Amino acid sequence: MSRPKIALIGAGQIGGTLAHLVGLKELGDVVLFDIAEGTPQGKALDIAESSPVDGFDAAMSGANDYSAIAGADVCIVTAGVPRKPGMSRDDLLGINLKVMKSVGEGIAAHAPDAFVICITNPLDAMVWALQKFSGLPKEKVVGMAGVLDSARFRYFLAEEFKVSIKDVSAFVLGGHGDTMVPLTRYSTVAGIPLPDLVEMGWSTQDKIDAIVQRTRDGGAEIVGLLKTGSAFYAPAASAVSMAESYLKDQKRVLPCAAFVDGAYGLDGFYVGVPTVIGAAGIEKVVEIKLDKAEKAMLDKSIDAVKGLVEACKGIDPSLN
Ligand code: A3D
Repeated sequence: MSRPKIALIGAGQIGGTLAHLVGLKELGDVVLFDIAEGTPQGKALDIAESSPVDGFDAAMSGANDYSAIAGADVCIVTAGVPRKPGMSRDDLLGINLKVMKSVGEGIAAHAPDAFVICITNPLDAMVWALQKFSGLPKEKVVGMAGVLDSARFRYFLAEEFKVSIKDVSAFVLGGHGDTMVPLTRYSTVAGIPLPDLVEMGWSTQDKIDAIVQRTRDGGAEIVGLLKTGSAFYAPAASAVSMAESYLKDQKRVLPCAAFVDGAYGLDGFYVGVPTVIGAAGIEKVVEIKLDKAEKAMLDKSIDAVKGLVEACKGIDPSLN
């Protein structure tokens, strides 16, 4: 049986890291695609030359022509521009929307059966546009944000509680922006919800509130430190976990920007929700019970995403 084929559309900071991780985990053969000539080829060769050292079998190639992604099982999309200090994700909308059009058409023509994971920002609007431009089934086009936002939340909580990250689970819902909704009630240390841990004296509400805010600002914190671009190690690891769940039919429960029709009062909209990812793509959207305050935060986040989607329609009328 041949190895799965994984196409990485965009061979920048995240694209290169994705290729390396896919190789190290032996998830499949990699094709890096980019409009920049030499970049995907150079990164593919460099990673391939590391394979004898690390002992992984995975073919690596780079291309500037969409025909190279033919028959890909998974496409992970990072093509576009990242933000610089002082920019919001939303500032990227106009330029990255045009990129999604060419990427969507390329995937539709050459890899229509792929599971497509979008990472390009502003995420929730770009994954919506990518599904429209590509015409692929909605359960096969998904955005990566919740896994990353939850990972940041988990990391900060593990630091606060001085426990292993393995024992911390956390949930972040909503859009991937300032209005994202880290859910403390559904976040636990060894199964103990955060509000109980505060009652037990393990932390204080103020400290948890500060961690929630740091999670919301997690992307900007890295942009502020790097100055030349945005985070790439953790975003790449997050997307790889989604690709792995699909390729191995793991049916992991992962928060993703998924098409929601019915749940959470939504009728056909992309937003961050808990999902089950298996061989059929997004196999289930999990609707959890929200209290009034949580629902209000989620609604605010959904409104922010709706604003971005309307802006996309204004820029490209074919999306209406
Ligand atoms: P970067 O290192 O600039 O890589 C982007 C690559 O896209 C470059 O190599 C470009 O040449 C290439 N590119 C530009 N236009 C096209 C095109 N039309 N077709 C193919 N390739 C093209 O950026 P990065 O890898 O750091 O980030 C990529 C994207 O991910 C940005 O939009 C970021 O904002 C976004 N991002 C999202 C998250 C989420 O959690 C959702 C996190 C971090 C970054």
